[in-house]
Order: sequence, then C-alpha cells, then structure tokens
Amino acid sequence: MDVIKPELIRNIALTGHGGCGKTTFAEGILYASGVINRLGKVEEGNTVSDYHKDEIEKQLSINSSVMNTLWKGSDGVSRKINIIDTPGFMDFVGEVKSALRVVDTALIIIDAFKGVEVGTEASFMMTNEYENNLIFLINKLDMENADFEKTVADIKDSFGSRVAVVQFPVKTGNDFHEVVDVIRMKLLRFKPDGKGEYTEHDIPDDLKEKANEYHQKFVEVVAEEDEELLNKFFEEGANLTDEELEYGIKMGMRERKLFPVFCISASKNIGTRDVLDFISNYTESPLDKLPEIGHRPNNDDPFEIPPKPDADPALFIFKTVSERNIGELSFFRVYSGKVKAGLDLINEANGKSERLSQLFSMNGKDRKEMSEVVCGDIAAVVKLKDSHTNNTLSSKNFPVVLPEIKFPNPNMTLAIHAKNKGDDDKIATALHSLHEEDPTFLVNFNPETSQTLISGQGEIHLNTILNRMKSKYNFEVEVSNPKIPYRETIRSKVDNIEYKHKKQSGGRGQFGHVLLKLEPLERGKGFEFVNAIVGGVVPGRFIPAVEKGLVEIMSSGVLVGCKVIDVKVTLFDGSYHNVDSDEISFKIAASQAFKKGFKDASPVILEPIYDVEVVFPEEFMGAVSGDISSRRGRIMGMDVYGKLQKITCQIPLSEMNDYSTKLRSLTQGRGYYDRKFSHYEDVPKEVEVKIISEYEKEKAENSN
Ligand SMILES: Nc1nc2c(ncn2[C@@H]2O[C@H](COP(=O)(O)OP(=O)(O)OP(=O)(O)O)[C@@H](O)[C@H]2O)c(=O)[nH]1
Ligand SMILES: [Mg+2]
Repeated sequence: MDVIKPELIRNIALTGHGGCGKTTFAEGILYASGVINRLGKVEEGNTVSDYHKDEIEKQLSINSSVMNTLWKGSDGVSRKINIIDTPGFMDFVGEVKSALRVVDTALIIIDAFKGVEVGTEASFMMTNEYENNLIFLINKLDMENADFEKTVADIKDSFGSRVAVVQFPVKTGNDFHEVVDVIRMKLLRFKPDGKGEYTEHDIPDDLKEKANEYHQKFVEVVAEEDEELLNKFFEEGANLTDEELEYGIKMGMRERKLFPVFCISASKNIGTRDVLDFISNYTESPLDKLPEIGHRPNNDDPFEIPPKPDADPALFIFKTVSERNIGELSFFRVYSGKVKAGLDLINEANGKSERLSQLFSMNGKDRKEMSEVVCGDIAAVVKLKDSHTNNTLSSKNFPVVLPEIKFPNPNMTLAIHAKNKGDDDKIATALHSLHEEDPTFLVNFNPETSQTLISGQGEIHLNTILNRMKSKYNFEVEVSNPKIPYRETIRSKVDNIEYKHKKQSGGRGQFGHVLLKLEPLERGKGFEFVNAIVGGVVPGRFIPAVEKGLVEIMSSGVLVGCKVIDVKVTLFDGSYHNVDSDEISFKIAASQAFKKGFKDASPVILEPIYDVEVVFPEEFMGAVSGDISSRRGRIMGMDVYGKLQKITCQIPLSEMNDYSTKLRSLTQGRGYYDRKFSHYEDVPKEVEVKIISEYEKEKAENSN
C-alpha cells in the first residue's frame, strides 16, 4: 500500500453539522475495509478518529483526523481512499476549511431526523469555495424518528435541482436494512452484524414504480451534463447505456452539477460499502483535477501547478499537530511530482531548507512509515524545523506557492496572564506553538493596554486551547475580559492655552513656558505638530522636547488613560530662562498645557466599532435582532441564504465579549457570526460617564 498510482487515489472529507455521525461513519469505513477488526463507538471513546483525550471526554470531534484505506473499484483494482474526519461543532470550523482545501470530494452527512442544519449549510458553502465533488449521506435511518422523504425535500429545498437521490430505504427505524439503489436498479440487503456486507436482489414489485421514478429523475439530472445525452434522454426516456450514465455521473460530479444522495446508518454500518463503491468508481482522482493556481514566490501572477507525477515536487501543509512522544507532525498533500524520505525541499514562505526525514501514512494516531508519497496523496512528516500550516515546500528548481487556506476571523477574545509572574515568557512560547497548531487561535500583545490577548472561534474553542495548555505545558493562567482600546479626541478648538513650569529649590531651578493652540483633525489624521515660534522666544533646542512632551501625554491619555488621536497642536509663544530652562522643563510645560487645553476642547471618548455578519435560521430573527439592539448595534442589512437569514450590522467591541456564547444560546446552537474592525466612533454620553468612573475607580485602587 506504500506506493500507489495517483489515478487510484481518492481524497474525501466527512463534514456536516455537529453530531450527524461523521466519526461513526469513518469508523464504519475502516471496519468494512478491514483496517480495524472491531467497530469502535464515540460513546465508548474507542474510535480511530476521536483519539485525543479531550475528544474522548467530550464525546465529540475537536481535531480533524486523517485516515486511509483501500477499496476495490468495479474494475477490480484497489483505490487508496484518504479520509479526513472533521469536527462539526462550529468553533472548530478552521479544521473543516483546511480539510476541504486538500480533498477532492466532500461527503456532507445529514441526520435523517434533523434535516439540513446550520452546520450543513456552512459545510456546503465551504465546498463551494473549494469546488469539491459533493455527496450527501442521509444518516441515522435506523432511528424511529428518521424521515427520509422529508430530509430529501429539505436537501433539495436548500441546495437545488442538482440534488439527485441514488438510493431510498425500504423501511426506516429498527427495520432499516434494505436499500433500493436506483442507479443499479437493485435492492441491497445489508447484514445486521456491523460488517456492512450486503447481497443484491431484484426490486420487489411494490417498489418498482417508486424506483423507476427516482431512476428517471436521477438520469435527468445526469443527462443535463451533456446536450447529446439530454436529447437522448428526452427521446428515449431513461434508457442511457451504462457507459453514457457513467460518463454523465463523472462529469456531473466534477462540474458540481450532480449531488447524489445516499442512505446510511453509520452506527449499524449499513450503506457504507455502497458509498465506497461509488467513490471508487465515479469521483475525481487527483489527476482529473484542474491545475492548482498558485504563484511564484516573488511574483503574484497566477501560475499553474498541474498534477503531474513526473514533475518537480511541491507539497502543501494543511495541518500541524504536536503529539506527545513524536513532536510536531505536519500533514500535507503532494500537488506535483513525488517526495521521498530524506528529500530536501525549500519552504517558500521563509526560504529555508527542510528535510523530509520520515514520512507516514496515518490512521488516527497510528502511523505507518512510507518511503514515497506521490502526487495527489496525503501523508504526514515529522519534525520540520520552520514550516507550518499553509506553507508550500517545493524543490529548488520549482519555486512555487500554493493557494493558502483562508481561515475565518476570530470572534471571541480574552486577556490572559500567568498566575505566577515568572511564567510569562514561557507562556508566550506555549501560546505561540498552540497558534502554529491551530491558525484560528490567535495571540497578540496589546501594548496600549499591556495585555496578552488570545482570540478564537468561541468559548469552547478557547477553553479547549486553555485545557491543552494546562495539560501539555502545565501552566496556571488567569483569563479576563480584555480592556477595550478606547481613544480620546477633541471636538472644538482652543486658541490660547498657557502653562508655565517653574521650580526654585536651592541650586539651579526649572523653567519652561509655552502657549499652545489645539484643534481637532479629521479622523485618521493622527497627530500634527506645528512650530510657529518667531524670534526665538522658545529656543530651537527646546522644540523637540515640547513635541516629545506632547507625544507622551497623547499616548498615555487625559480622560481614561487611552491614546489621544487626531489633534493638531500649534506652539505659538512662550518664554525661557537663561540658566533654569532645560529640556525636561519644556517637556513638562508642554504636556501640562496639553492636559489643561484638552479638557476645555470638548473632549470625547471614541470606541472601536466592528462590522458583524450574523447567520442563523430565520425563526430566531426576533431574538437575534433584539439582542443586537440591546448591544447598541446598528442593523445595516438583511439577506436570505437558503433557509438562513443573514444580518449585517455594526456593534461596539465593548458589547461583544459574550456574543459568541449568547448567539448560540439564542439560536439553539445554530447561529454563527464573523466580525472585523470597522472604525472608531464617539461613545454615547451615559456610556462615557461609566467608562470615566470605572477608570477613576481602578486608578484609585492601583494607587492604594
Ligand atoms: N442511531 C444511530 N446513532 C448514530 C448513527 N451515527 C451516529 N450515531 C450517534 O450519534 C452520535 C454522534 O456521532 P458522531 O459520529 O460522534 O458524530 P460526528 O458527526 O462525528 O460529531 P462531531 O464530530 O461532534 O461533529 C453518537 O452518539 C453516535 O453513536 C446512526 O447511524 N444511528
Ligand atoms: Mg466526529
């Protein structure tokens, strides 16, 4: 299984809403294909895919896991199927994006009772972005509340006329073990022992009409692919030859004009084999793909990287994990040529050379060494020195950069500090490596508020990272809501501000005397200093000190200790003393004058405002929009996205701390949002009063 031809590789990702059965289905594939000899269960914590401690504890997937197996096509030749099982919980959407970036086919699994959910829609949108072949699996048909017809209607309603039923169940609930396949026009009877084996039978008379109807509809969608086929379809009904049907299915999958629907029970392993047959026979191999469009390292012009096994090697790293006892594992897909253990490649992001010391094929945590990985295949390599997710490694002769995964913006931020002061530096290093493993987890130091900030996709995401930090690095940390980086500015002009700094205490004294004018500047202009001194009333050698005094007071703020922005200061008069004047005196005079003048210039506090897009099922419209208003949010627009509603709005950052958690609770876990900084805006008076009094209180506490 070590070296396989690229045309025999199939790369698939399992995606869908949380808890729809992805991990269970992956387990079924491995069991049916003989990789494992007992079918693990998520509840028992013994699946191949969910092997991390936190996944076993929570009984859900947090990381995507890479697995692989062999499966024979109808030509009797084995395909290597690389499977990436992704987490469904929206906090871990980055894992889904990176998986879809490198697979050719996505399997979206849908719960037969719950139908299309937010996670289903989100998966679909991501497959649009990466143009994956797409298959829907209706799962949990063994449950009493399963409703196949309703779920199919739901899928068609959400994803349109390209959806085509390939199978329907004879019965659902406890008796679900027979499926009618409307491509082969056979009844498949599955054994109940979990191995997923089935026997083929003729379709019983009472189901023939229904089977014909579905067959007709399926062939119609397939025929859409090709004008000749379509004409034939209308002239001769559903009587396309097997070759024509095969051609139509393959092309339809490739062009995303056909989304076949299968029925399964992942936990009983019913339907799995049939899905694997379809994947082997009809979905794209890496060689069928259009070339990747990357670019040369120092040039952004599009550059094609065709999937050629004999070309110079180039690979793309889509995931990095650090595993106990192994160190860092980098998962990659080869996009050109082939790579061998021991090969040196260049990381085009930093120009550094990397040696591929040991290559592995992975099944969850189990590794098997590989000597060579060909174009299109997915594998892992250990101990790269300076390479991370989103990096391209390629040979010296073939410097290329493959398109990066566009990770979502974070939507929750916390301030973090070590319980033990001495640990600060070590914590910074640990946070950095956690970011390298998970690019949706971000770390920033805000010099303005002197806080280290961690950001991610939500509360569960950040908690997961903090737990990982504790178990891996053994640090105790404390978290709090981040301080808001307010700004201060003025609204009116003050023409004549005078400040004389004078001190006489024995020996040499201090003397600095300035007259300033303050004016508001347009937003974004920052600070402008004008020296309008004539006749040397303030000698030239003290002018830089005046400016320095102003810059310092502006960066530490006047009202609430936040940066002052968009002010023009003109120094137009002053005086000095031959002996007592020095730089310090002028610096003090300037900053005191500024402070005095600032308070008279109608000062205001500005707060950061974020652009926010919220997506949720329409039945929660009232709750979601009411909540936005209660956060001083402004609704800018509303759109409909299938059965989902999207609100575009602006919300002040200070009102967004718990938004991720609140939105989930308001929408039964089905809403999600994205945000990015927009601009600064005046805070309303009543909020300003509150901010000032909190600041004064904190100052008083700190000085005690
Ligand atoms: N009855 C029944 N239960 C199922 C089936 N498939 C999965 N389950 C159960 O549904 C629950 C969730 O299954 P998982 O396989 O963890 O679902 P998942 O999609 O991987 O979940 P996340 O990774 O958290 O998104 C578990 O309790 C499974 O045993 C099925 O076909 N029938
Ligand atoms: Mg899972």
